[in-house]
Amino acid sequence: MNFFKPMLLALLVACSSQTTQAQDKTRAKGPATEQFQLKTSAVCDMCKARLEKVMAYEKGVQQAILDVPSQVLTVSYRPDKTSPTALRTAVQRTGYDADDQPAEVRAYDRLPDCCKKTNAVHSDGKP
Ligand SMILES: [Cu+2]
Repeated sequence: MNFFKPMLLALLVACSSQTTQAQDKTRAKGPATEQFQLKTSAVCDMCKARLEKVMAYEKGVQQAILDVPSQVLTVSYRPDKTSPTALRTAVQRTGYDADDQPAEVRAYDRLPDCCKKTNAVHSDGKP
């Protein structure tokens, strides 16, 4: 009798781990994810790396991609965990404008010179 107990346990463990995996998949693909775009004042690849990293650590964010030429940040997020307002604030706290809202001054001051929106090098070719 005792011989079967470990086998039964192993079977149970195998079954439950499969169920968990299935749940994870539906959660990742679920309709709960929303996407929104915001215009930032990012100017280069360093800005891109910085913003994408910050957004990745932001609660409720599943994916964040910044397109440097258009300065548009596309964020996939869970609306039950965060909101466009909170995400905009996170961008401002990193030192970048978020749509029509200006960057937080202290964070902006900490940015390297090449990442500042007043940088002449980067304002070249902009409208
Ligand atoms: Cu930069």
